[in-house]
Parts: sequence; structure tokens; C-alpha cells
Amino acid sequence: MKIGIVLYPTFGGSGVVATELGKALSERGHEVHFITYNQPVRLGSFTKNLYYHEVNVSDYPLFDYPPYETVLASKLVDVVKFEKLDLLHVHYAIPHASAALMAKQILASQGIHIPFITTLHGTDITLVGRDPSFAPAITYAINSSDAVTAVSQSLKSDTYNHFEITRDIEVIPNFIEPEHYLPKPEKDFKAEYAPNGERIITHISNFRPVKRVADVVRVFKHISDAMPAKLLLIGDGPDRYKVEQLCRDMGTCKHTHIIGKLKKPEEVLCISDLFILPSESESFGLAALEALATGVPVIATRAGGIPEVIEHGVSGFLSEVGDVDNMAANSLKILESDESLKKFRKNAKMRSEVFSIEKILPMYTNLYNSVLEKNRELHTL
Ligand code: GMT
Repeated sequence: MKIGIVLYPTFGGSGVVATELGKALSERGHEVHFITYNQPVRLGSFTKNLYYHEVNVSDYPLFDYPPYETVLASKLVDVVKFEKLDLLHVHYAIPHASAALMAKQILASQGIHIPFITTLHGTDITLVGRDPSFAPAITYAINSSDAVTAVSQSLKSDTYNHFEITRDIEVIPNFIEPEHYLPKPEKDFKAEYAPNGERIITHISNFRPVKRVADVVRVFKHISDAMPAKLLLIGDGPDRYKVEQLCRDMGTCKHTHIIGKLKKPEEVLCISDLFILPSESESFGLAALEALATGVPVIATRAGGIPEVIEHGVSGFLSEVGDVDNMAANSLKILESDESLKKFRKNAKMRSEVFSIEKILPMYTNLYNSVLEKNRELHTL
């Protein structure tokens, strides 16, 4: 198959999922064309069957708001036509689904019938998409997609609750490539951060308010009062200053490293003992799945799709949003002894196998095949 994947190239989870999906498809012989405004962070190096088409919006004094969606739609028309793509798969509804719809309509007027699949990731529905200034356009683009997927059951329900959706949504969970997360012999690196054998606690996110990173610092304060521990914060975003200030106020700075954005989170996860994800809303929690895949148990909230990933009391623990005391008590249950940590580590790794690429990829390829089949039936009558 020849597949066009539209995505955000940045550090967000949807871009990571879309890039890893494209890479996995290309390794299995499909031709994949990434279409976006910057090189996807996880794309890596020159690989067979993978192509990247950059969308450039020209600068013009009139454009206070550069018309990205229009330029993207034009790029899609061009790539579909000249690379002879079979289908488009857009990740994150805004504005990718409406750009794909526009491209589909333009191409149809030229006798080319390209189907498009929209994958909903989270904030496109739960935060931004709910904004009335987007809702009519998003609803129409979702309903006009040839197929729609959501990364969790919770996101599927949210989509039906927040929008007038008249079509089926298939749940296809996010996935990991297990071999990316094999423990590496990084003993010295661990010793640099935890020279006296301290437990290493990690959080990875885009530091947006919805992630509640301040709660990570508060939970860490309880942990470090009870046992020697270090906190590694990975990522960057609007709440970073607030979090830095909180570390100073709580006196935890000397045990905290705010590392910033990293391309390979597994390099930090493989020296970690516990991962904390205290989000207010989270459609899936890819970072938590990456932690599990590295054998790191997760302390998280019962928000959105997180309970579909973390089994309470087995691969980690779940608490109510904002219940720092409960998250801290649960962390200590895991970290209190080497035996307990070992058991949770093993369970974490086992849980992640449910989401291995070998199990999830066929869900996408089956969907692609059925969309192509329907499209053929529709246009060869
Ligand atoms: O919030 C983020 O981390 C970014 C955002 C995105 O779309 O890039 O993530 C969403 O999609 C991820 C991949 O499907 C999910 O794992 C995240 O849970 C989801 N974020 C939220 O729902 C807040």
C-alpha cells in the first residue's frame, strides 16, 4: 500500500504514534509518505520506503494567521496525485481532518478518489475540539472521514458526548515496539544521578496545565522525606517555571533534575524505578505505556483512558486527580522494598506486551484494507 500520514512533528504523543506507525508500516513493505511542517522528531535516519514532504506556508504581510490548513490541503492533493497514494491517514483532527476532506473533494473533482482515516488522539476532542469556535468544522470533518479511530474507549465515549457524531468509531490503542525498550547496560549513567543507590522517579510530558506537573513535585516531596530518592523531569512547556519555583519552595531542588526535551525517553526510563503521571485529563497516556515497556511501574490518576493502560495494584496504582497523599502512599508501597519493586517491574513489562506493535498494527492494516475495499466498490460501479 502507499499511505500518506499527516501528523504533528513535535514532541506530542500523537506525532510519536503516527511516526512509529509509519516506520512500522514501511518496515513491512508499505510505502509511507509523512506530510507535515517539520521533520518528525522520531523519524530517525534515511530508511527504505519512507518519504517526508514538508508543508511550507509562505510569509506574507497580510497573513497574521498563516493559512496552514489550505497549504496542507494543496500539498495533500499534490502528493496523492504524483506519488499515487492509496489512502491518507491523519493524526489529530485539528486541522488535519478538514484539510484531508478538502483535498479529497479537490481530487474527486479530477476523478481521483482517495479515502482518508482520522485518528483522534485526545486534546483534539477533550480540550481544543470542544471549543465552540472549532466544533462545527471538526464535527463535519470527523463525520466525513472514511473511517475514524480513537486511541481509547474513553476517548471514543468523549467524542460521542461532545460532538454530534453520526458514524462508527473504532478503538485502536496506542502501541510500543518492545525491542526499543530493552534494558540497556547504563549502570554508570544511573550512578551519576543516584550515586548512593537512591530510587529514581521520572515524569515526562509537555508541561501543560492538564499534566499537573506540580503534583509530581508534591508526590516526590513525600517520597524523598521517606527514603533517598531523585526526581528526573523530562520535557518542557508552559508550566516549567511554576514547577521550578515549586521545587525551590519545597526544598527539593538538590534532588531534582529538570532535563528538558529528549528524543529518546527510553534512555531515562531505563534508569528509572517509578513513573508518575498525575494528569487531569489523558486520553491514553503514551508516556506511561513507554514506562511500562521499560519495566517501570506507574503512579497515575483515574483520568480518561489511563485505567485502560494501568491495572490498579498490578502494574502501578491509580488515584483520584489531585490526591497527592494517595499517590505518595502508593509510590511508597512500590518502592518500600526491592522485592515489591521487582514484582511491579515484572508486571509492568508484562502489561506493556498487550500493546505490542505486533498486536496493534494488524488492526490498522485491516482497517486500511476495508476502507480501500469500500472505496473501490463505491467508485467502480
Ligand atoms: O497531551 C499530549 O501529551 C499531547 C497529545 C498529542 O496529541 O500529541 O497527546 C494525546 O495523544 C497521545 C497519543 O495518542 C495520548 O497518549 C495522550 O494521552 C493524549 N493527551 C491527552 O489526552 C492530554
